[in-house]
Order: sequence, then C-alpha cells, then structure tokens
Amino acid sequence: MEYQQLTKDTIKDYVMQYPSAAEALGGAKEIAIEEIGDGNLNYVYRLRNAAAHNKSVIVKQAVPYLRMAGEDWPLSRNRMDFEIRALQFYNELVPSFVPKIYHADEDMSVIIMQDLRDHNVIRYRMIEGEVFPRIGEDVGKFLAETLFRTSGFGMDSLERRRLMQKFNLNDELCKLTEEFIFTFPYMEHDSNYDNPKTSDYARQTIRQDREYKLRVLKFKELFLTKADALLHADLHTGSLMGNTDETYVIDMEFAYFGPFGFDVGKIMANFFMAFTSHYYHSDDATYQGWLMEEAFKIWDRFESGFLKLWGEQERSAMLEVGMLSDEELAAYKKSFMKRLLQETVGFCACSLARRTLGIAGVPDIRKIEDEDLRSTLEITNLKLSQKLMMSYDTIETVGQFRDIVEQFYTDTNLSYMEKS
Ligand code: ADP
Ligand code: SR1
Ligand code: MG
Repeated sequence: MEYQQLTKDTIKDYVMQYPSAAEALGGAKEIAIEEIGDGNLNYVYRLRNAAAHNKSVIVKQAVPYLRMAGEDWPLSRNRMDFEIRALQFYNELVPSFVPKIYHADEDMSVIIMQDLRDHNVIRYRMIEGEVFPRIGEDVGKFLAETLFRTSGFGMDSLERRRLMQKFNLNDELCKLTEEFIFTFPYMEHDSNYDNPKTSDYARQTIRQDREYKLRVLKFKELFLTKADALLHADLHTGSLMGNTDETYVIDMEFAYFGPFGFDVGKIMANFFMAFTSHYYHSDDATYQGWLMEEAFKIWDRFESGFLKLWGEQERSAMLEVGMLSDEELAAYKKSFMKRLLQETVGFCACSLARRTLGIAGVPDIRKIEDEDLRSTLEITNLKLSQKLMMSYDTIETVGQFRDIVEQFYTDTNLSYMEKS
C-alpha cells in the first residue's frame, strides 16, 4: 500500500483489514479513536472497541518530518523500518518486556501493536512520585539481555554481522542524535532551548570549557564508531511503561549498533534528572532516595546479568575455548567492565546536558512554570554533567560513581522548593 498519513477518518478501515488487529479489537463495529502521541517524532493513536474498553490497539505512524519541529523539518520515514525491525527482534529476544505486534507495514510506516492500557508512562508517574518496585531490576535485566545477546560476546560473528546490516541505515536518526546530543547543546544554535539564567550559565561555563567539550567530542566519536551491540538508543523514562508488576520498553526507532554505555548512561541520567526535579515536586527526600536506589540498581542488575550471560557462553565472535585461562579471562572481564562503567558515566553526562540545553528537554523540569526555579534545577543538572564528564575516567567502581553523585547533591545544598 502506498504511503498516506492516517487520519481519524481513515485509520479504522486501515486497521480492520488486518485479522489479528481486528481480533484484538473484538471485531468491533464502533471504534473510539484518540491521538495520544506525546512523543517528539510520530503520531500514536489508540483505537478502542466502543462497547468493550478492554479491546484496544495502538497504531503508531511515522510522518516524513520531525513532529516536534513541524513540517519544515524533513525527516525520513525510514525510522519506522528500524522500529519495526527492533520491535520484531525484541519480541523474539525479550518478549516479556515489549508490546506484541499485530501488524507491521514498512510502506505505510505503521506498527499496530498491543495497547499497554494497564501500564503508564514511567516518566509522568515519577513526576507524581509513584514508586515502581520492579523498575531498576527490570531495566537492568532488559539491558543485560539485549546488549549481551547482540554483542560479540553473545553472538556468532556471521549471524551478528547479518543482524547489523538490518540496522546500518538508520542514518537520519543517528544524525539527529549526533547533532542534538553531541553537538548543538555545546554551542550557540537556533534549535537550543532558552531560559535566560540557564543559557547564561551554559555560555559562561560549558561552552567556554575546552576540556569538557573535547570530552563530549570523544563520546560523539564513540557513538559514531563503536558498534558494541544493538541499542535501543532512546532509552529514557518516557520510553518505559509499567505498573507494580511489569515493565515494558517502547519506542525503539533509534535502534542501531552502538556503544553499550549509551543505553545504560542515558537511562541513568533520566533517573538523576528526576531526582533533581523532586527538589520541586517533593517536600522531602523520601522519593529521591528511591530514585537513587533504582538508578544504581539498573547498573548493578545490568552488570550482574551481563556477566552471568557471559559466564554461560563458551563460544562466540569474541570467545573461544582454549584461548584464555580462567585467570586471564577474569582479568579481561574486570578491565572491560571498568571501561563500560566509565563510558556509561560519560554518556550520562552528555544526556544531562542535552536534555537541559537542547530542544528536547524532560517534562520533569521543562513543565515547571516558574523560570527561576526551573533554572536552578537546570543548572544543577548542568553541574552534575560537568562533574561526571570531568571525572568519568577516574571512576573504577560503581561505588565511586554513586559516591560522586550523592556527594554532588549533598554539596548543592538545595532545599525543597515552595510552589506558588
Ligand atoms: P515517539 O516516537 O513519537 O516518541 P512514542 O513511541 O514514545 O512516540 O509514543 C508516544 C506515546 O504514545 C507514549 O508516550 C505513550 O503514551 C503512547 N504509547 C506508545 N506506545 C504505546 C503502547 N504500546 N501502549 C500504550 N501506549 C503507547
Ligand atoms: C530533535 S531531538 C528529539 C529527541 O526526541 C527523541 O526522543 C530522541 O531523544 C531525540 O533526540
Ligand atoms: Mg520515538
């Protein structure tokens, strides 16, 4: 079918022609249609059987432009091809963590998928102070499974290179990341966000700081060159949906083969930004304590899961029985994990800066109306970014990483803010 942008008038007929989607809607005669997309790039619709609200599907369609910037900012629809491929692949690899697919259509840039109607977008609930008991554990497990099993440690060389080919051409979204995460925030650029005190701080510090910017460039180089594993590549708390029992990962259109630390660092940065935002949203440190625990649980569970899978793998592109003694392999693992931790910290620092200075902020903070309060929190995130970027290569253990973050927040002396 030739591409056409779906509308509320055309979407029902489009969806009902696919038997598994029609079945998920309970063969409805009357369907309620709602556009629920709150993302930056695409259109997302919920279709519900008007007579049975537990029969519903989600339809996500890419349009040939960047939704948040408008039709004047062209962006290839091919991003949906990669979301489809990644979601299909994850449905094989980690089915309990991703929505089921009812129909995928690369020509129409559409996925019809399971409606996670009993789950909520984690970011918005975290703003409200909701606790998700499984989140750190589940995200760490998702990362261990997806990153190990698509890496040279977990896959045969030929099989892996064939998989890489399916994601090599996610060119426009990779370029978007290169620019919006690793370039524009560190210079004057029209697309950047502007809150006067925050922008002044960036001009006087980060954008003058040669060493900080050279370090950012090093992480940009890693993003461009290091093909460790198939990444989700846009893993933030808005890409997680959950409840007390389950966690789901959505929105994998940025998927490509990149450095392990990018996914891990990005999601940890989102927990730290949520932590910062709770100087506004909370009245005391209770919820922040939970956020800090879960942020580091992500790392702990990721590391232990990754090493467990490695321990079970005898042969792969990277591993061959007889090449290394147990002792040699243990030494390699130790230095590998230290490097991965340092890369995680560096990517975390980039994420903190881009979500503060760039076009795509986090609603945890961007939605705060008072400019001055917002700026205090934004500058806090920038200072944390600076701290982490300038110290990532001194960090040898996750305990040191945590100490730096906790000490940073203690030193800020921030108090809980009064809302007007
Ligand atoms: P974008 O690629 O534009 O960022 P997302 O994939 O993040 O779009 O989806 C936008 C929103 O649509 C999500 O924040 C969520 O509210 C909703 N959504 C997406 N997928 C699902 C799903 N499978 N079930 C329920 N809601 C979904
Ligand atoms: C223009 S940048 C838009 C951002 O939204 C997505 O969620 C990605 O994070 C991307 O960088
Ligand atoms: Mg998206």
